[in-house]
Amino acid sequence: MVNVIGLGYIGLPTALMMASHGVEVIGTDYNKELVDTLNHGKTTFKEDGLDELFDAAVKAGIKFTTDYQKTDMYIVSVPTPYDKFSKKVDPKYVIAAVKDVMKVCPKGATVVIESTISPGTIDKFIRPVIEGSGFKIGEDLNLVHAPERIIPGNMVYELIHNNRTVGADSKEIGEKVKQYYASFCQGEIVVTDIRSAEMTKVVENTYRAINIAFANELSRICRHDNMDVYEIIRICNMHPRVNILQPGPGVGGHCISVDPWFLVGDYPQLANVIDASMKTNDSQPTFVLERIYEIMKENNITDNRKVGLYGLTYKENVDDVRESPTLQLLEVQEHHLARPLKTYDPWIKKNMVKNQFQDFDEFLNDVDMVVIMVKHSHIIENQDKLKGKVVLDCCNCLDLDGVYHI
Ligand code: SAJ
Repeated sequence: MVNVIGLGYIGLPTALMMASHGVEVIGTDYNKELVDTLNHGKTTFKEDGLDELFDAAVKAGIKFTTDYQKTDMYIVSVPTPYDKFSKKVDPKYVIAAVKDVMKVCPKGATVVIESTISPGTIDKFIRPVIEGSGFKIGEDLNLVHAPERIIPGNMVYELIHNNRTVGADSKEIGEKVKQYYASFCQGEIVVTDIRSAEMTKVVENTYRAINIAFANELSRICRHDNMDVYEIIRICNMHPRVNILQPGPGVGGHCISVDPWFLVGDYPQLANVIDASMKTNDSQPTFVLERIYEIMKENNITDNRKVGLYGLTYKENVDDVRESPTLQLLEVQEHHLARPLKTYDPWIKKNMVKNQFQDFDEFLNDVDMVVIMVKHSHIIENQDKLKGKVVLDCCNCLDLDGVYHI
C-alpha cells in the first residue's frame, strides 16, 4: 500500500493515477476541509481529465484521510514555498511531513520525496530528521527523490507520458520505486542518485526560465526600435537549430518563477545568466505597465478606471493564480499608489483583488481599453466582443485588426 502525503496539485493526481492502475492507495492531507471535499466525491481544482481519473480511483478503492498510515511506501508531495527575500527554498512542510511519517512507519519502509527541493536539501534537512528519529537510512529505511514533472493544464496526459527521474542511494531501491511509477507511467523512468535528481528538476525549470527571459528581452529590444518580435521569432524558428519561446506579460506559477532562484541563492557568484534571466522575467509586468500607459496616452485615455486586465491566472486554461503576472503587475501599481486596474478572469469565481468583475460583458461595458494578460480559450472564442475597444494583446493570441502588442 502507498500512502501519498499532501493532496495538492501534484499529490492528488499522482494518488489517483496509482490507485486507478492497481496500486492500493491512501491519500493523507492535514487540511480536513480538503479531505472532506474529496470524501464527498469532489475534486479540489480544475484540470482536464481529473474528474474522470478521480471516479476511476474511487471505484478502485482509494481512501482520503488526515491520518498518516502504517505502510511500507510513502510519497511526500507537500508544497515547498520559497522565501522571497533570501530566494531560498523553505523545506518546513517536507520536514514536518517526514517527521510525521517517522512516527508511524515500520522498519524497512521507503520514503519518496516528490516535492521540488533545492539541490542539497535532502542531505541538509531530510537525512538528519530521519536519522534523528532513530532510523538508519539504507538499513531501516530507504530514502528516494522522484521529482514531479507534469505541467498544469495537461497534467493527466503528462503523468502517463512524461519520462521520470528516480534518485536513490542504491540502484536496488531505485528499481523498486521505479516499479510503482511504472504502474501508470509509459515514459522512460531513469534511476540516478538523489543529488542528481534534485539538480535535474531545478535545472529543467531554469532552462525554461532562461529561454522565456530571452523571448521577453527580445520583445523589449524590438519594441524599442519598432520591430515585430513575433515575426522575427517566427522566422528565426524556421532555422533547424533555433527554437525561441514566446514573450509574454511575465512568468508566473510556482515553478519556473521560483526554482531558478534556488541556484542563484546557493551559487551567487556563479549563476550569472540565471540571475539576469530571472530579473528580466520579474520586471516584465513593469514593462507591460509602461506599455499600458504609453497606449493610454496615444488613445487619450486618461483614467485608469477605463482600463481592464483580462486574466488573473498564471497561464491559460488553469485556475491557478500563484505568482501570476497580473498579480505582479497590480502589486507594482499599488507600489506607485496608482488606482488599481479592473480585472476579469472566467476561471476565477471568487473575488481576490480590488475592482474584479465576475461578468465578462459588465467588465467590457466598464472599460475602454482591454489588456490580454492570459490567452484563455474563452477570449479567443469571444474576441469579436473586443471590437471597438483599444486592445493590448500581451499574448499575441487575437486575430483582430488594430491590436497593440508588447
Ligand atoms: N511562458 C511564457 N512564454 C512561453 C512559455 C511560458 O511567457 O513561451 C510563461 C507562462 O505564461 C507562465 C510561465 O511562463 O506564466 C510558466 O508556464 P509554463 O507553462 O512554462 O510552465 P509551468 O510553470 O506551468 O510548469 C513547469 C514545467 N516545467 C518545464 O516545462 C521545464 C513542468 O513540466 C513542471 O512540472 C512544472 O514547471 C513544475 O511543477 O516544476
